[in-house]
Amino acid sequence: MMSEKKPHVAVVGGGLVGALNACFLAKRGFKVDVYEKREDIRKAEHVKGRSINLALSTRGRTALRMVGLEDEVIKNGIPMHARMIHGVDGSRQPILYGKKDQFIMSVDRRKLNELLLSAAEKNPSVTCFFEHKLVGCDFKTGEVEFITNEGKRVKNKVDLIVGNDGAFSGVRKELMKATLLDFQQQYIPHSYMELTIPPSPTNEFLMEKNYLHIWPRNEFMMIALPNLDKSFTCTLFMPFKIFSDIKTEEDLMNFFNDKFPDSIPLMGEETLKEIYMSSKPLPMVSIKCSPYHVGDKGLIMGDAAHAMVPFYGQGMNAGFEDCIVLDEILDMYQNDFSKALPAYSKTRTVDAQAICDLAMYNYIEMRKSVNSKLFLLRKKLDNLLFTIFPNSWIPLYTMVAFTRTRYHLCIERRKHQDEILTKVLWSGVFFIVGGCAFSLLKICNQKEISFHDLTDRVVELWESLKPV
Ligand code: FAD
Ligand code: EGU
Repeated sequence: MMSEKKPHVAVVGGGLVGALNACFLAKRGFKVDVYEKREDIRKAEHVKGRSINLALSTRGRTALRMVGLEDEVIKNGIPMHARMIHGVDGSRQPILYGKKDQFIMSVDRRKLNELLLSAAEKNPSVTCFFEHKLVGCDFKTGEVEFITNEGKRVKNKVDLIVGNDGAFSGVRKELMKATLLDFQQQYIPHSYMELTIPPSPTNEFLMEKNYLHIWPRNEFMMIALPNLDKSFTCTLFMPFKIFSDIKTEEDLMNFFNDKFPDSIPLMGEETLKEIYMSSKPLPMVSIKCSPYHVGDKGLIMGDAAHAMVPFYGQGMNAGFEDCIVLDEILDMYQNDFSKALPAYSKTRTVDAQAICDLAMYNYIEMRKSVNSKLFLLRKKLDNLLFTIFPNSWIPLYTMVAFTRTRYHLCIERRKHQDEILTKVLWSGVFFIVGGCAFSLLKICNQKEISFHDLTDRVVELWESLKPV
């Protein structure tokens, strides 16, 4: 049946993952309709919403390569070869991601989304419908219904409904009614706000360009990624409570003078006040669910299936990798959705849950102990071990950002490495303690002191030191 007629797919959501998925599905010869609730961002003047730029790493790049878009995206991105750690005292220290070819890219979310939509629409078999919001769907019949901005209802009937509609997915809501969906959602106490470091008056970058700038301050953290226009977008992470306690411009400047003093002249005091006072901190949510499909007509991918906190820079990358995984599984089952969808759910849930967990774990780690000194120390130790044992010690972030090692295997491998490290450390302790004991005995021998005398002397010494 599948080979006679080309499958017809409705992709709900024309965000990053939806637009890329449309490219993948069109390449398979499917007829694809993309439904996006917002207006066409290519025509919009201002686009509200999350993060202005994102870190693109290997998984995301690989997916873009597979639809022939890697080069164009890379042209519009800024490579980041290292992190730059900013201390409270204004000190800066770079820590490399790895070898020369191991770098991530700062890309503009809007530009990337526009490029993906245009690439999708280049296929004659892809049609994009903007200002179409999903209102309901039926996974038995393949019927989908949308409402337009004018309030008009639009219906369609397809072979497959793919939900790429983000963390608050409407398709997922329908999936919950149609199947026994395990679901977990967690908001963290932290929120984020985007600030900006403009270009210098001579139109230059005000900080080193090819870095992911980080200000680690335990409960607070700021990150900055470079933009093509020579500005930086800073993301300030802190608990909602702290945001709400900073009420006046004076509070704000006191806080920044205390925590991020070096960033004030870069942002400009007036601009900082202006942006902070006119913005609202935004929440971050982590969502896990399983399975990702129902029957042979419903599937969720991207944030709709696995929204994560941004502390690994992997949300989009994981969503892009979803598209690769689906593509490979559709190949394997010759586009038979009744077999491919359960297979996709089965392989992808373990990996998506693993990266959600890693991101949450890193959030907890960063907030509990990571000031700039500790951050530096940890990354340096990790890199040192990597240099000494390049084949057996691979830092976790390296596996996550620079390989396509399945996320759940990254965790497994890390545990294995940690066990080895623990053993190495304990044997170190063992040798040192053993060595000391051995030396002591040798000294006793030379001085002809019996071991009993020695213990007696130690007890004597101890007693004499005790306060009376
Ligand atoms: P979205 O981008 O949310 O797109 C969903 C689309 O569906 C939207 O266009 C929406 O309008 C549409 N839609 C929603 N509901 C409906 C409906 N009912 N009908 C029709 N359309 C609908 N990831 C990285 O890889 N690297 C990073 O550096 C990074 N940094 C981040 C920083 C922050 C502060 C945050 C919050 C996230 C970050 N992420 C990062 C994660 C990344 O933003 C997401 O994982 C990614 O945007 C997910 O793409 P998506 O297409 O699945 O969902
Ligand atoms: C957060 C917000 C540094 C963009 C995790 C590293 C991030 C990004 C790190 C945001 C950190 C944290 C890694 C990359 C990246 C690091 C990573 C986090 C991009 C473990 C726009 N994180 N991010 N880890 O190693 O693997 O540099 O908003 F501060 S890129 Cl939290 Cl590689």
